[in-house]
Parts: sequence; structure tokens; C-alpha cells
Amino acid sequence: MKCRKYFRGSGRALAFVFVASVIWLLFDMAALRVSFSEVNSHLLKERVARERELARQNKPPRHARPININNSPFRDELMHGGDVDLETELRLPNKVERGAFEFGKRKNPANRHRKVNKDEYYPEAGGGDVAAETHRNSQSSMAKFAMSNTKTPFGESALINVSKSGHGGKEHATPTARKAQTPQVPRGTPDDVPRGVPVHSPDLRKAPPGVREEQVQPVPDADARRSVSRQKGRESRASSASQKKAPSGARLQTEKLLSRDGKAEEHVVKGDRNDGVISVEGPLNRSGPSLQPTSRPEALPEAANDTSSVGVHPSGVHKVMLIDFTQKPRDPGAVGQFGHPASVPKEKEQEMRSRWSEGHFNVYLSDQIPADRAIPDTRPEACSESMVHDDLPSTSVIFCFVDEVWSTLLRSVHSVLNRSPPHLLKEIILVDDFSSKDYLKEQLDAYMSQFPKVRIIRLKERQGLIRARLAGAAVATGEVLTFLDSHIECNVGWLEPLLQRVHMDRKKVVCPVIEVISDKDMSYVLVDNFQRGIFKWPLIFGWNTLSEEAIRKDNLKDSDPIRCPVMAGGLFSIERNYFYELGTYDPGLDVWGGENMEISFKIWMCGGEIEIIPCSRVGHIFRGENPYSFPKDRQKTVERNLARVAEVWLDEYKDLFYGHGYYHLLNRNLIDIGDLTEQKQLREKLKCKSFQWYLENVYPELNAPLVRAQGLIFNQGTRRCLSLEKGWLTFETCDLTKQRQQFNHTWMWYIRHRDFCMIPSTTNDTVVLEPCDNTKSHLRWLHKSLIPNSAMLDHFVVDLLSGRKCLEAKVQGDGVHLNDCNPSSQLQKWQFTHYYTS
Ligand code: LR7
Ligand code: MN
Repeated sequence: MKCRKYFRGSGRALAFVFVASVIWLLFDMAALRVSFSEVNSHLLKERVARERELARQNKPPRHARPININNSPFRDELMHGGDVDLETELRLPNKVERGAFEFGKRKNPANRHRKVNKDEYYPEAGGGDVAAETHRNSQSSMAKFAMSNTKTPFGESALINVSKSGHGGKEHATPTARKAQTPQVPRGTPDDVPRGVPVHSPDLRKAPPGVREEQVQPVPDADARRSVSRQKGRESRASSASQKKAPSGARLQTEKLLSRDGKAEEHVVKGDRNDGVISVEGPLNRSGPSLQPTSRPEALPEAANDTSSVGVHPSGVHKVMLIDFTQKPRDPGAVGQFGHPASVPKEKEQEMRSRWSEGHFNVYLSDQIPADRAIPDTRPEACSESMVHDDLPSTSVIFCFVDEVWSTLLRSVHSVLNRSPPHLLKEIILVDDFSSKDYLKEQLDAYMSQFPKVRIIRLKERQGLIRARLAGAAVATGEVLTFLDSHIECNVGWLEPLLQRVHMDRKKVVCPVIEVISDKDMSYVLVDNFQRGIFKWPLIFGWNTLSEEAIRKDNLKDSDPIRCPVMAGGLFSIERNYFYELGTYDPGLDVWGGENMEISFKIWMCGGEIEIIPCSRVGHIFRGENPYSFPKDRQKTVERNLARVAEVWLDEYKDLFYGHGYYHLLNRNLIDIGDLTEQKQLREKLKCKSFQWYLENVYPELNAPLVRAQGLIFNQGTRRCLSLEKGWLTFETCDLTKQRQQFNHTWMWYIRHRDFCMIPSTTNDTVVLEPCDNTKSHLRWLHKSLIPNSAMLDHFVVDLLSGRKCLEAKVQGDGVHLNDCNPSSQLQKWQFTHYYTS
């Protein structure tokens, strides 16, 4: 009865309100959990991975494994060279495999790549209505998303971008409709434009210098314009709603819209990510002074610099933005559009061939392709749903170039301008490494003056890419540095996933998946999933697909970050302050090569991490040759760089580097690798871990035995083992427990007992002991069969001025001496207990 009383009149109302609030609270909590689940699951996965990593550290020492050199590209060059036994193909080391590293044939980078299935990625190419479920790319799911009228954190604005992005998606399945909306971009012919200037670009070059387009924004097609006006209708409701929900939520953007008379007008566009409403506030007055390309970015307009104006979702996260701005409507019929392969007409083949050497790729075709062509969205499906924080750091993008082809350089810059959220792109720094081409001087200045975010730095003499990058970094003002090669195309959504990882942990150095822009037909080709950068001896970069087991063990999805033992080098983001904390690159590295090894070892060993982020993808033109000259000999330059890296970072493992064909680098009379004091001090100062730690924790799959062979040395003729007693070499009954019977065959081919090495006397045929010294070539004993093509390792052969001699046990078994080599002599046959090379 008492109870019923409470449910009467105002009591009933109170109770109802109470129950309703509890339910509301529960819903709210559930919603919050959902929005964070993606971020949390990443964090969780990372924690699990770290725990596994810790567990892995309790493994037995790594150098006791036998080695297999069958896969080695330099197998033939090394008589008994050791190598990794990874299921790996060394691919794309590009120049590294040539010149100094003329080991085997260069493999085709395309091996690593899956060609984009045209039906899958270019539904419009089929000219038909391709069912949305046939698309594996993100836009198809986004399209479905749109149809089911579900709201993204950006609401419909994100969906509008999807349909505008020009690749995939139901909206793009009808080329005829698209053609009706988008005026054709006239294409020139190579004959009517200056050489090296993309044929579609004259109108871009004509842009009045006073026009500042620091944010290259889309001219929306009819669909997009419709959406904007639809949204405009909801303007007042939205703006009051957004003010209530998130005071800082209104995102300031400029957008170029077509006015009724067809003229482009710039508007301030406010987008509230929470409900996706965009409001247009009228033309923006931009009559300020035009920026010179080399001017400081502080002068950039507020909207471009103000990262605090980013819309804030109540949860602080949003879905990765799919931006693909273009200056003009895309011509679907343009050469190479949508990343399609392009072909050279018969009558142009001669021209194509003659221009090949300008860039060592199909320069003729590159010049035909629009500077802002669309490319297929090749990200794994889950990427379009992944969340990033609203307050990501801004980045400076640094392109270094020397004699880069005009059209590829432009396409690289446009891909960054067009596919990066403007508030995250602080600036683009072009570092001209003393190019010799005229078009890279005033013509480039004039062209880039349209884009106040682009700055050009010119080096007064050729520095090479390493010091050029440092020059770019020195003037950069973004919180993150993003280095890119100057012949790339950034794909949609490439930037946020990189910055997200840096934002999560400033010591993460992140790389996009590097896809292939074919050097022949300029098509955009996606690469296989689960690839990471690795190296083989002697520090040769390659790609390696994660094993099924590794994928299963870490429960990896194709969109999850991949830990990467070494980066390819050209494309990565690093927090600016962290880059300096690490001491940047070794500035003593010249021109090209080895810097990717150096920075990779430095990052891992000094407390950072390198990851490949599958949701970030950038195409790169892999070239068969460097299209520029080297100030000094190319081979010597790269070898010298690698020797510097080995000396500073490899500890005792540097023997593996020199022992894989680089013995000559040990002769400092022949090669001066420069002063390394500062680099070694830096490693001390940063308290970096050992290379052994790196091998055990970052790259345990690499076999890195410290010696070629070790243990007892058994002599077939005496049936006893070599022993070192009181400074004399003699024989004893074999006994594994006796220290004096323990020898190594080192990477330098020395026969070593502790710190002493066996050397042939120069006066007679005796063998004596001397302190080991890696630079002394006369200590080298090849261990090999004297019978041609035999795999048996039995003789110890030494090359003396007087000729070739073999190590032989004295008949009495009381010592060793040198004798003429005899393939059948049992006294000349020796065997170690363990071999780490075959
Ligand atoms: O003296 C030079 N000055 C420069 O500014 C030499 C080069 N450069 C510029 C050049 O114009 C280009 O933009 O530096 C950039 C890289 O030179 P590339 O494109 O000739 O190098 P690459 O792509 O053949 O080689 C890879 O390895 C190099 C080793 O030093 C660099 O790390 C490159 O950045 C790197 N490229 C990539 O990682 C892209 C993916 C390739 C792979 C695998
Ligand atoms: Mn390159």
C-alpha cells in the first residue's frame, strides 16, 4: 500500500524520471564504449604484442643455429658465405643490388605486388552498374553505409567526399552521368607544351600569382554541390546544435565553390563532424600579399595554421577522412586516370625511348597523366572504419629531389595537397639538391607560388639525399616530419593513420605501405599484405612477408600496424623533436644509400619503434637506375656509407657485414670512412641497446652467427683434435670440455683461439699464433674442398706470395705445418664440430 502511494501523482512522475535517467545513463556509457573500442583494441593488441615480446626475450642464444645460403643472392660470390634462412625474397633493393652489390640479378619489384583488379577497383571502367558487394575497397562499404542512412562521425559530409573521390563506390558506377557533370579537361599533346610540363597543366600555370590556394580544395561536382545546399538548409539548426555539443567543434575550412556564373569563389566552410552539417558563409576575402615560395610558413593564413580549430567529436575521435580534392573536375578519360595503365601510341614510341633516361621510367607517359589523377583506394577494408584522434599533430612534408622529372614532382606535391586534411598539413618543403635542370628553377618557383604551403629550399651544392633531408628538417615547423621521395602518389586517407600512431606514442616512427607505380605503364599497383622491411647481409634491404604463424600468433588483421625491423628509407613520419633527440641521420653519410639502415638501427636500439601502417598507402616509382649522377664513384659511396653504419651500430656483428664480401672495406688505406667519434658518442649518450638486443627482440628471424664455424677441429689423418698448449699447436684426443681445443673460423676466415689467430710464417712452412686483427688479410684461411664442385669443407687453404699452401698435421701428430695442397691427403683434411654456413 505504502509503495502504491509513491506511485501516485508527483511521486509517480519522479519515479519515472529516475528510471528514465538510469536507462539513459546506461545507453550513454554503452555508446562511449563503442566509440572507443577501436582505439582500445589497438592499444590492447599492442600490449599483448609487447608481453609476447618480453616472453620471447627468454630464448636461447641465437647464434647456435645452422645457416642456409641457398637463397642468398650473393651465394656464388661467397665461397662459404653464411646467410639468413628466411623465406624471403630480396626485392627492390634497387641500386643496392647493382654496382657494389652485383650479386645475382635484380628482381622485379612487381613480384611483391598484386595488380589492382580493374573490375574490383574501377567499376566505372566497366561502364556498368557493378554491385557494391564486389568492391573490396572501403568506399563500397561507405557507399552501403550511405544508403542505409547511417551517420558517420562526419555525417554526410564524409560520404560526399567518398562519392567525389573518383575511385570505386556505387556513385561512380555511371561514367555517363559523371561526364555530364564534369567538363572535360582538354589534354594537349607532347608537341604543344614545353618538354617536361604535364600537358594538362597550362591552366594551372596560368593561375594568377595573387591567388592563394594554400588549401587546394575541390570544385564540387553536382552531387556535392547539391549536398552542400541541402546542408545549407539545415544550417541554423546545425550550428546551434554544434555550439551546444562542442564549442570548438566548428571546423574552419576553405572550400572553392562554383558560383552561379561559373566563377570559383572561396568560402569559409564550417563543418561540424558531429552531425556532418556544412555551412557556407560567403566568399572569403583573400587580398593579402602573395607569399613567395620560400617564405616562412608563419605567414600562412590562419585557417591553414590553426590546428586547434579542428572539430572535436564528443569522444575525441573520428573516422579517417577520405579527402581527394582536385582543382578541376576529373576527366575520366585522361591518360592514366584512376591509376589505369597507360600505353604509348606506336608513333610516340621513339620519343618515349629517348626520354626514358630523364627519369629511368616512362617519362613520356608521366607527362600525359594529370597531375592530380585519381588512384584506386587500395586500403584494407577495415581502414575506412578506423578511428583517429581529433587532435592529431601537424606535419611538414619534406621532398628532396635532384633533377626530378617535372610531371612526377608535381604529381607528388599535388597528391599531398589534395589528399591531406589541410589542418594537418603545415607545409610542404621542397629541397632542391642542386639540380641541373632549368625547369626546376624559376619555372618551379612560379608554379609553386600558387600554393603558399609549399616552400622551396635550394642547396648551393650537391649534398645528397641525407643532408638534403636534414636541410629540410632544419626549417620545418610542423610537429611531425614526413619524408617522401619526389616521385610518389599519396593515396586517400594516407596521412591521418600515420599521425595517429605518432600521436599515440611519439617514439613510433611510421611508414606507409609503399605501393608500386609502374615505371613502364605508370599504373598504380597495390602490394601484398603483411609485408615488412628487413635486411640480409651485407646490410641489403628487402621485403619479407610475415609468416602465417606470426600472423596467427599476434592475431593480426590486414589493417593492423606491422613492426618493421628496417624501413625502406624514403617514406616515413617521425616526430620532429624525437628526430632531433635521436641525433637525426649521421650527416657523414653521402648522397644515397645506407641511411635507412642507420636510422632504423638507431630508432630500435635507442628506444623507438618502426611500424608499417597498412591504412596508409603511397605509390612510388621504382626505377632501374639512378637518374642522377653521383659526385664520386657510386659503388664506393654506398659501401662507405654502409661501413659507417656497421662500425657504429653492429658491435661484434660487424664481422658479418665485412665477411659478406666487404673485406676490402677493412683496409683503411684504401677507403676512408671518415670520423665516427660523434656517432659513437651519440650512441653512448642515448644509452642505446646492443645490436644483439636488436637481433633478439626486433629481428629474431635473422640468422646472425658470429662465426662461420666453431668447436673442435678434427684432423682425419691423425684422428685427433687440434689443441693449443703453452703457446704451441699440437694434437690431443678430442674432448669437447677442453678449452684449449676450442677454435673458431671467423667471418674474416681466421682460425682463432680466443684472441689469437693462426698465421703462416713468412720465412718457412711453420704456423705461428698472433693477436687477431681483422685488417690483416694474410691471416685468412679458406675452408674448402680441393675437388671441384664438392660441397665438402675439409682443407684449410692459405694464399701466400710463394703460392697456395694447405694446413697439414705433422705425421707424428705433434704439430702442424704448411704443405703443397693435396686433395687426397688425409692429414690435410679438417673438420669443425659446428658449421653455421654451408
Ligand atoms: O643526391 C641525391 N639527392 C636527392 O635529393 C640523391 C637523391 N635525392 C632524392 C631523389 O630525387 C629522390 O627523391 O632523394 C630521393 C630518393 O632517391 P631515389 O628515389 O633515387 O632513391 P630510391 O627510391 O631508389 O631508394 C630508396 O633508398 C634510398 C637509400 O638511400 C633512400 O632511402 C630512398 O628514399 C629510398 N626510397 C624508398 O624508400 C622508396 C621505396 C623504395 C624501396 C624499397
Ligand atoms: Mn625513389
